[in-house]
Amino acid sequence: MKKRLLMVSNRLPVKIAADGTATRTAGGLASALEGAELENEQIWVGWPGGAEEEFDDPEAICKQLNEQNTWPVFLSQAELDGFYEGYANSTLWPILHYMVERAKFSQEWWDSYKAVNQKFADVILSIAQDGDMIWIHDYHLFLLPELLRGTNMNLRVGFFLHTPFCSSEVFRVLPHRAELLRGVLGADIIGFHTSSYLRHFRSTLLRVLGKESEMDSIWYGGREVRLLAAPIGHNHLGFQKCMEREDFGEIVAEHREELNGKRLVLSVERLDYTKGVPQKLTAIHRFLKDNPEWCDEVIFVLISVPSRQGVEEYDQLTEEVQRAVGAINGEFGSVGHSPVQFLHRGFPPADLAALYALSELCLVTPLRDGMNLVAKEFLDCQREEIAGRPGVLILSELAGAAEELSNAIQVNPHNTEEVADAIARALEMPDEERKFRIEAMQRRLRLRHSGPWAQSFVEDLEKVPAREQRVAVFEMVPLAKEIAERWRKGATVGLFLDYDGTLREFVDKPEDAIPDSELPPLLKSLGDTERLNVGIVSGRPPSFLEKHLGGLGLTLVGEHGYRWLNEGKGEWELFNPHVDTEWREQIREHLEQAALLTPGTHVEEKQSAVVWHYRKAEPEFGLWRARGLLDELTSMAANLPVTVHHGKKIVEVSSLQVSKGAAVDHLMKYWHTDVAFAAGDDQTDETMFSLVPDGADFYTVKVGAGTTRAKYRTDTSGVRVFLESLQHELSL
Ligand code: GDG
Repeated sequence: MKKRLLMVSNRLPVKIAADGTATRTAGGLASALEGAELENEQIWVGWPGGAEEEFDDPEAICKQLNEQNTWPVFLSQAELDGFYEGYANSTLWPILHYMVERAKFSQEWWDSYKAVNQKFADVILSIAQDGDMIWIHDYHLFLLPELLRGTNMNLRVGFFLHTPFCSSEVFRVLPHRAELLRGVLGADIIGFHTSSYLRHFRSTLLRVLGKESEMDSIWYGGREVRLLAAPIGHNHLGFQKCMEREDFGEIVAEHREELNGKRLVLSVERLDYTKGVPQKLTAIHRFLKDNPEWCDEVIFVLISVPSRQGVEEYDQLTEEVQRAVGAINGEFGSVGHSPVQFLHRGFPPADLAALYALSELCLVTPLRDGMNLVAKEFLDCQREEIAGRPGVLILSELAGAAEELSNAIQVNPHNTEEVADAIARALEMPDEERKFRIEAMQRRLRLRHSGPWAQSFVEDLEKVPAREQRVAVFEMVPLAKEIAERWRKGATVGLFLDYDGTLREFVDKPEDAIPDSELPPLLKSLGDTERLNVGIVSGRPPSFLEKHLGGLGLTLVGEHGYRWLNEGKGEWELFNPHVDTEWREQIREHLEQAALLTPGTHVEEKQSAVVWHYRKAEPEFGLWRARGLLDELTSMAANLPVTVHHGKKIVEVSSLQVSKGAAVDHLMKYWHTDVAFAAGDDQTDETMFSLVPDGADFYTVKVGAGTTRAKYRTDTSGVRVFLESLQHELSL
């Protein structure tokens, strides 16, 4: 059976009549799904509009909606003020659109945002069933994916952001940026309109959370989160239906008559400050001033759907636009003709289609826009037989749509002169060029309309492996049971555990990475078990290991397998007393030089290795320098008995005669091990994973992302789950 699909957006596609009757409407997302030809049962979850207090009988509305597979999340007036008007629209919206100076911050709004996200989670979890797919939409619900992860249910969670994702430099302005990122990383798939937004998101993860990612995925919390750039399409089928209506010809004729033979330049947008309407009017003013011969020929129609009326900032914007329109008409109008018509209301879809079809030019000039569907709708509705000639799109390069619609005339909406010139150029553009430009774009957007967009997102979500397969942590329990079973039957067991990034999460300062209070007793209890030997195999120096993990009955291996402390004997010994370290001086000097040139980096000297640390450097600069160093060191090391490796935020040059693998090989034999288990997170641990022990079974576990020779993969919490389960099993 097909999995159920729960669509979750702040606003439900419903209308509630004055008498409380609730009806489903085909909003943007709902119609996208209609075109997606999905067989999945669909359920909607979201806010039905209005404040909860306004409804006489919310329960009755809820019941009615439930019958239509719709689950309302009612919001009180206080929640609408704090969550919706406050945090979502006055903090996140301006930040995501790069309008930092408009953003307002309030702890109360943030608290309300958290509470409403939890409210959404509660409603979803009250109806969710094992195997459901949950598709969450937009910036109102950044925290929801993580909140859904708390359950044991096997849910597949997708998140799509409809706004831009701004640069990390802007996003980090948000006081709660880390919580927002962690929230959204609870999803299995995170989608953006463009590859630029995806790039910004990845660099924000790196700079705010210190998390590295691949172009299409990130390893987080023991799971792989897929990242994708999937530009939304417009509702092609909806517009096609309008244009096939019997009365469509009449609608077109009516509007044609209104135009009175003038050439139509159309704009359609919600009246929002991101849409750049005042800037557009300044450019129109400039165009009319520079090209007086056009004043009586063209008519600029601005359809501005009212948005967030009653909010001061938006009311001011409306007044500003009305004043500018009045000023232009006063200056350039004539008896019987006003060059700019400002229509501050919504139009039925068929009228919109007719106006798109009749336009010679569409002026889409937002200051920032996630995608902008108007640009695509205009191109799709264009018919030469209606307008008489192919139309031209002028498109802001700061709209997401610009990445796809490269045949539009692209402009910087802040550059008045450029926009004014583009209007003149478009009006004068020969038909042949117009045709070439529009046809190329039409082909693409009619194929990639909202239906296929939704369909492919849902297909991706369907492919997310079931939880038990994807959460490697869950594999750790059966593994512990298997090893315990062997132990019970008399096998001698050896555990080889790396420390940083394996037993302990990475932290900014290595000296802060001390064991949490639960780890030492857990290791001690394992170390005290007969026929079970525990080795901590780390790159750390003896002093650190002894200070934090000494006295627990463990075998400590320091400096990547150079020395070891057999607690029984009480003294650190060398695995190989004849290691050649004459090369150190030359390498150290080279690395010291790199440290001088790269702020936030330093050199650490060990007995058998020299290490350059760049954990505190600017992440991208540090990485770039590390790659350069690797090249240099590899050629320097060609004739030296060393190996160069790029680890987590380090470049390390170490003696060829020393490795974790060699140390583990030694200890396995020393302990007469029958069953061995090794876990580690970086390149040096791979020398353990590639061992093929003689006569012992070997379980190898890679912690985190990256290519590996290990058989299993998990994260630090998975390692802990393994150790706890093993301890539990052994004590039975
Ligand atoms: C957000 C992102 C992203 C407008 N006037 C009328 C009317 N509309 C319809 C248009 C279009 C829609 O409204 C506006 O969509 P946009 O994409 O332009 O912008 P936002 O509302 O800001 O949407 C945006 C979008 O989400 C999708 O991901 O593209 O970047 O900000 O469909 O046709 N429809 C009717 N009458 C009108 O007068 N019927």
